[in-house]
Amino acid sequence: MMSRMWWSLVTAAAVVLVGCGGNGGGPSGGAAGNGDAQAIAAARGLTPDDVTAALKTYMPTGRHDDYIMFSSGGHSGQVFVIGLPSMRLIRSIAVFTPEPWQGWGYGVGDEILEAGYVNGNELSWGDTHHPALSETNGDYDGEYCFINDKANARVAVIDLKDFETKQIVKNPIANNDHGGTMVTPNTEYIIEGGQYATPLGNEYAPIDEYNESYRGMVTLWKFDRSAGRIDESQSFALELPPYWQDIFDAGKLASEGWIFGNSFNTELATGGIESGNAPFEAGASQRDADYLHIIDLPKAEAAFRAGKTSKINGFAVISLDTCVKEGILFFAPEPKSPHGVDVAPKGDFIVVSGKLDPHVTIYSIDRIKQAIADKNWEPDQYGVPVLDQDAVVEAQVELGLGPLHTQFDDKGYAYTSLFLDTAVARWTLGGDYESLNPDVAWSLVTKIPVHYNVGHIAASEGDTVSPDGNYLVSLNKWSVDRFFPPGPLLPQNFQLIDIAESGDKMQLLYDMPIGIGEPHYAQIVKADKLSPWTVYPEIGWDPLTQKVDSNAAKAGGERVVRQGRNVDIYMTAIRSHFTPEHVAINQGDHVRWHITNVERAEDATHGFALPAHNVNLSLEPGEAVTFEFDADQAGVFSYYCSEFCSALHLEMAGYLMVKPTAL
Ligand code: K7E
Ligand code: CUA
Repeated sequence: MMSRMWWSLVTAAAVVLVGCGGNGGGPSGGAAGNGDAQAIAAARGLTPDDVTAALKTYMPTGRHDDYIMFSSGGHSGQVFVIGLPSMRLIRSIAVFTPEPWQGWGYGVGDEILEAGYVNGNELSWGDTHHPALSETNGDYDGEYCFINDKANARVAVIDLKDFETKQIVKNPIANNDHGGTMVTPNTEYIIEGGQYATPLGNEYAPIDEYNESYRGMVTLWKFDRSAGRIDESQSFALELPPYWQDIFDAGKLASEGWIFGNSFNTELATGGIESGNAPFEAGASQRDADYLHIIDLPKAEAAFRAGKTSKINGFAVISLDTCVKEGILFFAPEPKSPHGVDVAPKGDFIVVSGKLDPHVTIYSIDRIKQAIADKNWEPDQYGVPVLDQDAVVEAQVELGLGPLHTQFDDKGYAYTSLFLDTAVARWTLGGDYESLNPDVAWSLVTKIPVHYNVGHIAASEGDTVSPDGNYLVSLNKWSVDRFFPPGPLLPQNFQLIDIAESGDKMQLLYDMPIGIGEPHYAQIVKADKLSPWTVYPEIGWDPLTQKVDSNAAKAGGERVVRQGRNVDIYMTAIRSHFTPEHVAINQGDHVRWHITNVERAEDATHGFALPAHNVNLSLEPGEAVTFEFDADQAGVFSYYCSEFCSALHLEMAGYLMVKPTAL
């Protein structure tokens, strides 16, 4: 079956790769295993490409990945942390959805989740779309990650010291979002753009008042890096026409200070298929062009500082009229039901993909500035200046069907996902990037098929000022036949693609099923930019404040303190016991339970599960947690450690005895 020539290809590839890895094995390094490897490859029916793909992605035990991908978790409401090139899922970070392993919503993080409730309505999920790593000078700095919840217009802050969610803010004027989160080059602001226009502030207005009463928006959340929190008092929104705004991106370098966003219903369609109206999918796709939104951030900030705002639900909003009058907002025509808007690494070009147009359209920031200076515009029906399309477009490149999202590398290439072609296109940028690539500027180089129907793509550091150009992940919406079918609900498929070589060479390396929600965007950062703690810095650490809680339970200070009906329990956890092991209280007491994990060893996490009270904690080494409840149930409740922490883990238990009021 297998010719010698075939195998020599495999071994040559293997030797080259071993050499590249710096292991210096040489031919003899693999010689002992050659016969076995050859037999294995033959028995498994692996092609030479399969073998090189395996060699490029396999991680021997204990070796860490070179890159970390932060992926949205879609409907799971979480963020997934995945190592590249192995595509191993390392962690799911609990954000909008309670998650018991991390204790999130089961005694830990409850106040943060509650801050994201809408009018007191408990929300126990989110639809996360676009993670954004914090940036310094347009490069990932590894400190924070932000993520939006499309379903409820919320934004969360994750601290990458411990990969835990620290804040959820609910947008006070919108009930859904999509153009978030993206950050400005020094994380001054986190952008959250809306999607489906509604009356702002959750007011009521009938749909036939759509043009007058419904509005779009973009919110600029001010990030206070020293506090690690969004500062709502320094944040504001822009009122936008009720075109359905889509994705936003922040300018950088040449375009620093500008913000760009798409829209896809400049038709102002209002749907109503059941009444014989054109459905949204047709009504919102009539025109040849929608509007690229171009926002002058310094002017918007100046208007906010000067108090040229009104308040909606107590939140500062710059009205549409003020946006026009102050020269904050401009439009440029963009074909045709656009989706992605992506700023090139030097900030000089803005790439827009029209879902119904086979081209990507590239705008130049220089041309945009010139058109604004020349007042080369016509107002739209809301008075917003629409810049002349020919004046601002630098180039168009025909790529194929259904272009969505674009990323960049270090070789002067851009990559665009093609949903309908179910492929990723590699194409050449012009201008300053031409010297980097050997091909003709502004032209398609090659396409690689993916499986199937790609939404976003993420290249390593591919949306920063210095893309790294080694890997690209295709976040495919459909997997169809790629995996064992676990019933009719199939996983999504992340495909890892090697983009290190120029020209028409790109290699598909790995398929990773995602069976826990539909991710949208992801960002890939070099692992050495992250420096997470492996134990909390000091015993008694409160992850919410990121400092020692002076009220935390301490070793030797374990006790139960009663003041009237209020009971404070101070408890420590260490392999393999809780102290105290008996806690006796009375029915009707209000309990504040403080537990500190006093371990200093890496990975010495304890759990704390309390039956009948919906409590489970994850107590990482050093961590102190306080949770509260009313002891309204009498009885004996056996609490136990819910992490298998030691040989005597099962013995790590105790009794909560709640004496009935009658006794
Ligand atoms: Cu294209 Cu929400 Cu960015 Cu999905 S979005 S793919
Ligand atoms: Cu502590 Cu199991």
